[in-house]
Amino acid sequence: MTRPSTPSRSHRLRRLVLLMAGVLAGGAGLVVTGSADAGTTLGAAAAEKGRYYGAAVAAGRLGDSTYAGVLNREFNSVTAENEMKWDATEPSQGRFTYTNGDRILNHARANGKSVRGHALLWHAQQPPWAQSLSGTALRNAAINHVTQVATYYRGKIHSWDVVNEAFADGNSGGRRDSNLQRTGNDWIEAAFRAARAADPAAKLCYNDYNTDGINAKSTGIYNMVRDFKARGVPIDCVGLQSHLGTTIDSTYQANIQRFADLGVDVQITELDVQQGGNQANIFATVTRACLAVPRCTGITVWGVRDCDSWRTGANPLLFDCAGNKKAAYTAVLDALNAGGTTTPPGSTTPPPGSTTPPPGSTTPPPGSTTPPPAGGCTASVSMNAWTGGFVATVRVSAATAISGWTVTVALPAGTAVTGSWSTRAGGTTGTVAFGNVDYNGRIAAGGSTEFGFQGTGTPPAGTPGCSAA
Ligand code: G2I
Repeated sequence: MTRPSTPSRSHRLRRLVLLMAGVLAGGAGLVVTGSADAGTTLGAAAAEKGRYYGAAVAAGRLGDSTYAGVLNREFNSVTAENEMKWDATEPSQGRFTYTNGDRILNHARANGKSVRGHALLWHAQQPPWAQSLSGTALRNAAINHVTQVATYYRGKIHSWDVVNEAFADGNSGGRRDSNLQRTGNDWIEAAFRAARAADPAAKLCYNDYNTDGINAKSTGIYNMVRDFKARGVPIDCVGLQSHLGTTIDSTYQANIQRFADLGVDVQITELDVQQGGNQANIFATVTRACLAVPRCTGITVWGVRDCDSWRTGANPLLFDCAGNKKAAYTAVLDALNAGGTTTPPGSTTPPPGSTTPPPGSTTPPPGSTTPPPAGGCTASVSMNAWTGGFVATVRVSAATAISGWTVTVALPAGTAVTGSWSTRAGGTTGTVAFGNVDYNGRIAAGGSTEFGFQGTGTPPAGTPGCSAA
């Protein structure tokens, strides 16, 4: 009696390699179709594309079980909506309070979510004492604020909005007037340098609104970022807030792309869309635009439910006030799960017609029969170390679809893990196994995800092992 034939592992591998080769030869990126690997939450679906999907969170709402339930289930990144701003963290000069910021940070870390820090310097929500300062006194107070807050949260923040909303609206393309701007045009780069020194592992972002297409304001920011990159000012990303109305600029994706082309990541940082127009379509368009640009690394919506939004009456979010999924939610989830890109951020998409994999790509060249790595996954580490400590960011990549992973890191004697995110650490010393958390275990073929850990002592060297489930 014969069983219905199940392709053997080697047959399946050969088929996959042939499929990859064919797709590459056809000039397109590797397209994943079908629902076998579809993520069922925003965070899981984004993680399969090597990205995060986050929400702005208010500490005062964490006790609301509907709110916390949706947050914990759907999102794998969190931004403090107000609790890490200057007025919240330094209410009187030199006295720092982190109670509410820590509530958000701890909630996120306990649930395996990464944290965006928002915002170190901004002309709004300054404490009264800072509003009354000017000149050198204000500049020194501002840089001290950056240093203190970024040091306090060192190693725990995925990305910081170092400077928020420093450009003017309208056609000038120049800076907004503010007490900070009046301390000298170099205040922004001074802030970025202080932030880098305080937390070398955090991605440092410039964040602004009305930048959701190619326009005078976004071009002003573009020119600043280009200048920073040329002069070695430490900047890693640009946040496009994306508080949108009933239309979306036709150059939305092109604008993301031009920033990415400068060598910075792009993050959609405060997305919300007026309801009553084309809300679901606009949310889907934003999602597709981010997925289409490898360096667009994540999306954050500015609140959880419509009733949590700062835009009273606009109902601009993905969940209604009872926590139900809206049509816009389904549009986003479908867009995240649709084929079209699996290129991990940080690598380059092969140009149309190219048959040569980009440098660093793990995709086999056409005709290759090289099997995927043993164990089904590989891990690579980017290390930020200083005397006595380090932060490691680990990228887990899968050649074929996997449903879980464990990365094994051998720590030198005397080194200990003191914290981690987007993973469950199986120990603190010796050889430590880092396992996936629920939202980032499944990785689609060709996809990747990131986790991190920090430690004291000498950083581990070499490439960690990776095994897949
Ligand atoms: O204005 C929307 C956002 C634009 N980009 C920067 C973001 O930081 C900004 O967020 C909003 C918060 O969503 C609001 O929640 O920033 C506002 C302040 O400019 C926040 O509003 C403030 C109220 O003005 C305060 O009266 C209130 O005490 O929220 C505070 C906490 O609820």
